[in-house]
Amino acid sequence: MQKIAEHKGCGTSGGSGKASCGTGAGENDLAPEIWEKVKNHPCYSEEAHHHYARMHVAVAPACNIQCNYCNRKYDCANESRPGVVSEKLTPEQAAKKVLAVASTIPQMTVLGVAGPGDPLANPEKTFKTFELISKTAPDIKLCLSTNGLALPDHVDTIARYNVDHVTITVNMIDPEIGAQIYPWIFWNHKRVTGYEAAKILTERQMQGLEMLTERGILCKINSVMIPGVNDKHLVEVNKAVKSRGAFLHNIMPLISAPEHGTVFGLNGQRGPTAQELKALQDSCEGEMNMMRHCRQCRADAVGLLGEDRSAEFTTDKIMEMEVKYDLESRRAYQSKVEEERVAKVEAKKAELETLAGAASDIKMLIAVATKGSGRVNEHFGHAKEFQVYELSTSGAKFVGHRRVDLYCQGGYGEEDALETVIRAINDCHAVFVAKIGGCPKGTLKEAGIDPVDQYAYEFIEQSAIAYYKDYISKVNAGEIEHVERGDASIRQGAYAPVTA
Ligand code: CLF
Ligand code: SF4
Repeated sequence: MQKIAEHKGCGTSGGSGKASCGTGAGENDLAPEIWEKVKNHPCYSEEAHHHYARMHVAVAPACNIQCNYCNRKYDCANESRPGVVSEKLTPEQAAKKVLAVASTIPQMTVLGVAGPGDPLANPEKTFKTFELISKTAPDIKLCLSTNGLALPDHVDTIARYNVDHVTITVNMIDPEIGAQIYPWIFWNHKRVTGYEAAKILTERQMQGLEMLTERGILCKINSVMIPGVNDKHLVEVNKAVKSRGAFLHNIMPLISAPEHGTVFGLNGQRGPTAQELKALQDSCEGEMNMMRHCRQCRADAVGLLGEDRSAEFTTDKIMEMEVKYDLESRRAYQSKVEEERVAKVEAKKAELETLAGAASDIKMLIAVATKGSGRVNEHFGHAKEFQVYELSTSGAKFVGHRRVDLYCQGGYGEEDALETVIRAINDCHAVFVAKIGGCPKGTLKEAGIDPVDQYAYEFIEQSAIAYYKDYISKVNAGEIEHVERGDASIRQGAYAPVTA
């Protein structure tokens, strides 16, 4: 296979020769041509996702398959989650929206088409959108996400429009398992069901993946982890996609509740717990880059991955907006972002050096309230999610995030929400925040989670390493006892407002 398939990537983490510093890989870890493609793509680089934003335009309503975790009232659950639906746009409206967002959010660097159905089941609309945007906003990277059924038919067009990043959702390579996930596909003008449908789908997905990587297009694989159905099998999927040159594997939790009206939701099929998800991601990390910062965003998402600014850019609002696309000011803003990014990396490196030689086999998780830039800069009560880092003598590693209900409800604390926050970060030893009130502080301590506000507005990883150093020195001195934490739950509902 060509370049990216051969790329064993990064010199940093060593080990198995995998292309694998996780998506946290930096400039020195990747071949220059790969770094150019991922450095400001918030999904392909964990590090970039603290600084750069993406947007989706919902131009693709139709779908050519049925997934048991999907309800067509909502967006494609392969790049989304049940519970929210998008305003559908024409390619012309989408192009205007991209310019409006790009001039308002200068760190928006990627446009993705991810639904609400399958982009390649709507090829005219999808490619017309790319064509319009590549003319008016040439600095924006183009990205698409597909179930893969129609992919082999469109690879040349994808390459022609310079779409450099393609996601394929691959939940199985064994049609027996596939038949439990996909009741039917629409293929050659007719509906095909069961084993036969899953067999066609997996063959088309693998063929499409090979064709893309042969052309040097970076491929990400999304897989939905469905306990008891494909959870163990995803290790095989991981190997199959790695051998075909995929750059990144994103294993996402099934989100399913009866109110979503999906087959799995109505059957009571559960999603994984936080520990189950992390264990699977960890076991696949020996094979290739794993994405752990996916937010399962909606088909009209706008902003940093952890935020949702789509309500600022409804069709009514963008049609009234004066749009001034100023490439120079976007570049100037992004060079400031790069300065901050370099400072963050340097601070982490310096702190890591002070950890050299520390002896401990303690691994622990911490939760962090942040609104971006890699800093501890969010109040506990305002956090809609917490980022989770694993601390060890190797440093601080991003391993996931947890969506929560807002604790602060306009001036008072919501006790029910506090309970859900604790359940969501129950596997963490500490929670880093910019600020926290006395009441939640006490409840967190009772639950065994240390509320830490001493690193307010500091860089996350640098602060986390300093905290870990202090923690293990206290354990080693016998001042505190290290106790393993329990499991945590992954929130099932949607947290974004419905817009249409
Ligand atoms: Fe969108 Fe997907 Fe491109 Fe990103 S999202 S089309 S690769 S620009 Fe990203 Fe959102 Fe996860 Fe997708 S966080 S759901 S992985
Ligand atoms: Fe739904 Fe997406 Fe599956 Fe189509 S590919 S059925 S839109 S989840």
